Amino acid sequence: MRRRHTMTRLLVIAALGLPFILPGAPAVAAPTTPPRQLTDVVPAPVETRPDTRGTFRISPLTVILTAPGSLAAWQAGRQLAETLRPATGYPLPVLPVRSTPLPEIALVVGGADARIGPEGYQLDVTRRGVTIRANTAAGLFAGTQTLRQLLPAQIEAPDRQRVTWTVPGGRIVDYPRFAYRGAMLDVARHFHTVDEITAYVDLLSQYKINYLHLHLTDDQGWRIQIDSWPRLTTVGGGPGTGVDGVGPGFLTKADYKAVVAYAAARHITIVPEIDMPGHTNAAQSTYPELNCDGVAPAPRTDTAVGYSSLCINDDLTYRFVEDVIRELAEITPGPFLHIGGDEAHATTDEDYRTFMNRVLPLVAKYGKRASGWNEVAQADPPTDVVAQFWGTGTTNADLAEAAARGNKVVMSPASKSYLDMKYDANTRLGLRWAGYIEVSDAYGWDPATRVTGVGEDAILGVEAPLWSETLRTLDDIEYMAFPRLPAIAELGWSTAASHNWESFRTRLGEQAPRWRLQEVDFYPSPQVPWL
Ligand code: TNX
Repeated sequence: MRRRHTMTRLLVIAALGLPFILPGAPAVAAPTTPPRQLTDVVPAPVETRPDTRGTFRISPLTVILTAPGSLAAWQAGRQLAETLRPATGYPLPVLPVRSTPLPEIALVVGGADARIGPEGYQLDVTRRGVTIRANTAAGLFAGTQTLRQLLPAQIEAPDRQRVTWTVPGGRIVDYPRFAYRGAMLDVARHFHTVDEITAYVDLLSQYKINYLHLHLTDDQGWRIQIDSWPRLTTVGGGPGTGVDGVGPGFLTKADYKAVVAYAAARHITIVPEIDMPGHTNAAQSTYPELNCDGVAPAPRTDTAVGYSSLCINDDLTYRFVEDVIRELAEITPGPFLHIGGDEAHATTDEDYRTFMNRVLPLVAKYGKRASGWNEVAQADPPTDVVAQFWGTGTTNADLAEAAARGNKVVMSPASKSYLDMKYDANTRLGLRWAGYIEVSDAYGWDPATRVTGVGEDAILGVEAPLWSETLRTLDDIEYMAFPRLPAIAELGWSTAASHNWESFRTRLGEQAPRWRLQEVDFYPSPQVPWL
């Protein structure tokens, strides 16, 4: 877990231009990392062309040059400066015009390799400087994340003057395989605060994840303010909620907007999920009228699934659902709204279809594209609905049919990409119903060949869900997500042809010094040669 106040203090110091040691700071030896190569990046870049004559060295004179008049470049440049100033102690001014021929890190919109598309970038390193070219702000941001990994691991340096800030020479041309590279965080089973969510966002953005799906509601808690049904959060998110009654809390609309904005600044789009028609006990125990018999069930703090169902043939249910969707859509700038739909074992198949046929149009009515867990494919949804595969097997007839009709699929097979599964029998946290998932398991599959009849063309992307039945703190989140999250991120970004366990485990091991400095509580898997 990171101590943010430290970063803030260092930013202030960097802004004041004080180049050296903090008074009283302990003299810690600089972590020695071997010289990096252009290929030492996670996710693996599409194309790297090293040029050993081109090594660049960031110095106290280096400037960050952004294309004049480009807001995208200026934003990416400022973010890069804010990351590198405390690490280097150099002033690194962000300048919109080149004045004198100073060594520079230039951020340029346009003029790159034609393949890079909306999210890719081209990074050139010569002796005179670094140039990152992209078509969008997202592409420039992705390029700066690569640049960070090419630099020494260092976020704050008591003795940073001993670090040589070299960048290996050559060219990277890089762009994603899939448009959707997601992570999911369950804030219903145990609530996680804005600070915890944004800390996770920081980590996700370093690995080019571009969607964060928030599982906002479940049987054990309701975690998003809905003004027209206020007790959802005051009661359903109040004291005593969450697994074992120890995960209370909720996001106010202001909190949610803050998360959305924080993520957007890192080119991550929030996908909010309201799980229904099952996984709804928190709502139904708060509002008796949401039950067919008008009787509120007791709140639940256990981890059972599949027992709750909204009342399918009652119009009030759809007034409730519409209110929730409308209010959530209003505060969600991203395109997707996830309506859950998993494990509705207390809803008959016919009722499930009835429910989805009434609810999916409501999502569209408020301008959003619906996504749902793979069960949604059973309801023959319109083709713009995205189905999220979470099975442990390799066949799913409904999903294959939906894919054949044109529905897109997000791949998050539980036995590969579920970050809440234990690594092995000794893992203190997590569940094991989908099996143990070591790093090689999380990395060792191809999204485009996992499920019969769901090929590359049907796949929107991948996601790594993190359910929080057993997780309470940011440290817990980090321990389960690292190092498997970067494995899923690489499957989402890098080409199928580049897939290589030996290469991945080496590059992953090189991330460890960064995680230690960032105080990420990662699982030191024995499969990985940690630096
Ligand atoms: C299954 S996966 C669930 C969740 C649990 C998760 C625990 C899915 C769509 N539903 O309700 O939290 O397993 O791993």
